[in-house]
Amino acid sequence: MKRVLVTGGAGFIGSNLVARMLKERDHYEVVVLDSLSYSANLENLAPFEDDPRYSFIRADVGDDAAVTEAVKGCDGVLHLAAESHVDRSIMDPAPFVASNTVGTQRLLEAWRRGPGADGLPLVYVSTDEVYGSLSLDNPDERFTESSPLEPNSAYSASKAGGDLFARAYHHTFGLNVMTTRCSNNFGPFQFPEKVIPLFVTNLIEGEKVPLYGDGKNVRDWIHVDDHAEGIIATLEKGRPGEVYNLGADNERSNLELTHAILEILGHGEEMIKYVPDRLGHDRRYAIDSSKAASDLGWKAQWSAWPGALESTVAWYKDNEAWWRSVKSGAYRDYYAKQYGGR
Ligand code: NAD
Ligand code: TDX
Repeated sequence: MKRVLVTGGAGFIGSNLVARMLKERDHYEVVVLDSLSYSANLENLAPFEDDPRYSFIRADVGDDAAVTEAVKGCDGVLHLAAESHVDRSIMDPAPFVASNTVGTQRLLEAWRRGPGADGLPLVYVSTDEVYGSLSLDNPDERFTESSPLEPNSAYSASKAGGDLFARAYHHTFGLNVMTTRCSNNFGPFQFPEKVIPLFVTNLIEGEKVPLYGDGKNVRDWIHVDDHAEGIIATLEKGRPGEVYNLGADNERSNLELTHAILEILGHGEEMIKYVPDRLGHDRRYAIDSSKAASDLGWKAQWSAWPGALESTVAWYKDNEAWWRSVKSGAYRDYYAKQYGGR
């Protein structure tokens, strides 16, 4: 039995990851550490409340005392806790630096002083956004693990800060740190500020979908279960100090994505509202995951379209109570601030 600390485990990717660790495997005990910020939802973890292999600690990753206590007796760490939404980082970058850069350094330090001193692994879950943006003119171009880090948003800059600390803790202290850089995730339990759950739930509510700019920006969409398996494969098979790109070769423009969602839900183009572009909007992300395939034996299996998008839309249709309770209170204030003037 391996005891693994999962930070950010009450968020979208974290809770799907915990579910895979507990339901698909019997050799993990999971300790979730999460500050329960706006995007967290303990309902996502409710099925495990009575599972003796699951426990929960409410704490900030930057809280030295709490993290030092939490890492005791752990055999590994999967570090996902972060401020995760680019638009919020445009409204206010400061919390991103605190959680994503400083929080990551604090966690690395606690691990170094704790079980990490014995060579036990910590996986830092980063993002493809740290590489910056590709142009639409060279469709064959992809980010590899040796592409330069050229983050363009406060979100990606703060995540890149975490990447650099992960690298430094390996290089200087010999800490067994590995980093994953994944593309855009979709699936159940995603907070409806991100484009897919936002557009799907708006349409179910009969509201238009706010498409930024010309809609030609491209993302590589990966199902969250594929990402979760990539993180577990990195923990189990990754080599200390290495970086692994995780993607699904599933590039779509935002316009293509929007049309696909409209079609699944039986709506026409009149439900698109073109709104002013995001500041500094990255044009295209595309990553080469061949290293994860060769070194970890990992490959995306559940991301193929249109099936994976259809089943995700079906989940939001079947789980209205989940997103209706999320889309209330402070969410309404955020929505008004973000889209009110657009
Ligand atoms: P999310 O916003 O749904 O979840 C983040 C979780 O982290 C929440 O439960 C939140 O309460 C917790 N958290 C935030 N700050 C914290 C802090 N200081 N201390 C403790 N807990 C804190 O985000 P997500 O989409 O699940 O992303 C998870 C991770 O995966 C992030 O590190 C993100 O950068 C990375 N990632 C996300 C995507 C994507 O498409 N969503 C793609 C690649 C990488
Ligand atoms: O209302 C919207 N309208 C719109 O056109 C929103 C919210 C988004 N978009 C566009 C912007 C992007 O081109 O859709 C695309 C996807 O946007 P997001 O869902 O906000 O994701 P993105 O900015 O690409 O970042 C995501 O992928 C990488 C995650 O939020 C990050 O956490 C992850 O690291």
